[in-house]
Amino acid sequence: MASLWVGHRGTVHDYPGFSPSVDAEAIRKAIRGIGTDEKTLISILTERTNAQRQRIVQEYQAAYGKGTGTSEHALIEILTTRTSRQMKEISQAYYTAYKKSLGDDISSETSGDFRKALLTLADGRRDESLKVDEQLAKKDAQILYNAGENRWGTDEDKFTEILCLRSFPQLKLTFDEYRNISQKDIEDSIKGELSGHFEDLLLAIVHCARNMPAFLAERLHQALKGAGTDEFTLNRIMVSRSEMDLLDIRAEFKKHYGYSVYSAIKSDTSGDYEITLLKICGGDD
Ligand SMILES: [Ca+2]
Repeated sequence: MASLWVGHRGTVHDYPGFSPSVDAEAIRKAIRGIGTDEKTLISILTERTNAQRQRIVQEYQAAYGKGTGTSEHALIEILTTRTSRQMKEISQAYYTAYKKSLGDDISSETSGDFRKALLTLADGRRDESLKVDEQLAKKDAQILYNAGENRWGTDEDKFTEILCLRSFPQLKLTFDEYRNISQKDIEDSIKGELSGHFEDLLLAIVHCARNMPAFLAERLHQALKGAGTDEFTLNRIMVSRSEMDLLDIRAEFKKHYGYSVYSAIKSDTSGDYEITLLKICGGDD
């Protein structure tokens, strides 16, 4: 069954844009990155004074231009933007390539509510029907309100269950109902109630549910701006979305940043790499 966000708004039509093995590799790299970044940093940081730690973190960020978090962002991006069917194919490709289950690797490198939510997404169980249920949206909105704003502390599991399993059209309706009940946008409640990578992940899901091309345009912009280009992210988004919604991503990019993806690629890349990316991009608007 076709899912809602697999459209015909791609730019490349002569080779397959979605490759489970490419995604599996990207996830593997991201997961290893999480382990490496955090373990290296923690092992360095626990043996230094506070003043030394501050300097090391500054130097680390200057050297790598990223600090920690880049790997988490890649993982979040893939797990929030692939369809349930694609997630199942990615898990199979992952197992074939690495002889370990994706869930086991996520489990060993992440923790807490972030881990729980990633595992739920990796299962590929998000509802993909296009029908929306108004009563369910009201009920879920109330559950979210009771799990966060309307109590001391937060019931994180309720957020995970609803945001990781309901369809995106259903979530959009739920967010409207949520605003009616709480007089707040769900984004503001997530920022107030949750923290760290778990907060980042749920905000990414909300952004995807509201407007996935805009979410990916923002990710592309982050990959292209600043010193050095994040080729890992740039390649992945351009190739994986080229047959799906790259035209919409281009339009959102132009709308938000005032210049085209095409011109950003031209100014940030060079040589055969630039030529290939521009061909995938398809046009300067
Ligand atoms: Ca609360």
